[in-house]
Amino acid sequence: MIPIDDTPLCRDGKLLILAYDHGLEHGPVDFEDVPESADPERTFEAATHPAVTSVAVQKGIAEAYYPSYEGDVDLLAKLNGTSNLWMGEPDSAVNCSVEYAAELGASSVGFTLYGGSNHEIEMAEEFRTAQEAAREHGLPVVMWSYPRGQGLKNDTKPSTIAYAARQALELGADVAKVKHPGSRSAMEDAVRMAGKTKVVMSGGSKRSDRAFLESVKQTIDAGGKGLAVGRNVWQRENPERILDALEQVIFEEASVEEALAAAE
Ligand code: FBP
Repeated sequence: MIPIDDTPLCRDGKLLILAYDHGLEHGPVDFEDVPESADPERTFEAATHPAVTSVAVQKGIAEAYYPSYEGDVDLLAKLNGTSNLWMGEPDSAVNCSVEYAAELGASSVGFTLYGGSNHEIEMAEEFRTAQEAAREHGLPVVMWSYPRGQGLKNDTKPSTIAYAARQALELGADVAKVKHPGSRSAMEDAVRMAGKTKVVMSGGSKRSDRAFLESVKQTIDAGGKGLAVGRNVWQRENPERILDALEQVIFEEASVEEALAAAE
């Protein structure tokens, strides 16, 4: 672990990462409800909101779109990713090196680990390579710590999420991005297991403003340090509105009611 509070990834020790790797991970289906969301420019525009600390994208999107936003937006380069066309046991191809991420202007890197997958051993070895290269470049590492695979029937079970958070600490991630385990106390366990590694909640599929903000609030109250979110922002007609509300909950410690009012 390296201190990351003074890096662009954090604001006041907290994070709001805007994730936009879904075109690869899920495919065009994620853009169906809001067709404009297929245009990466729209997400980069949203990422200029002061609440957003970084935008997380794959290499191709970074190459094509980040140059126009350098200076206005902080870049987190995702180092691995897989399409939804892959039908095998969970795995993720390493498609960007840390060196190239740094060349692209990334100030941090992200890596998915599917703990529990039959490919966990190889993935953990790939993570080692990436994490040690990131240390050489002084770049913080965010682990998308997503246990899943044949043997795991419920990937948001509290004990599974606590284990995911712990894996991130043990393997040397600075931030553990985990799914919400369903309650504040379960998130507290995950935060405790993560030790000095900061825990952020993964956004998940789109929900109502209130339901989504309540889960974010629970995460913050549990000691989580923020959020890495995609669909719950850019699948909305007005991403700025929900970012206004998230800014209140994450950085101003506002209640959900206050945040909803601020976003009116
Ligand atoms: P969401 O907030 O939309 O869930 O995005 C977070 C994220 O981790 C993305 O970076 C990634 O593409 C997606 O979720 C993966 O979701 P899953 O693997 O659960 O389908």
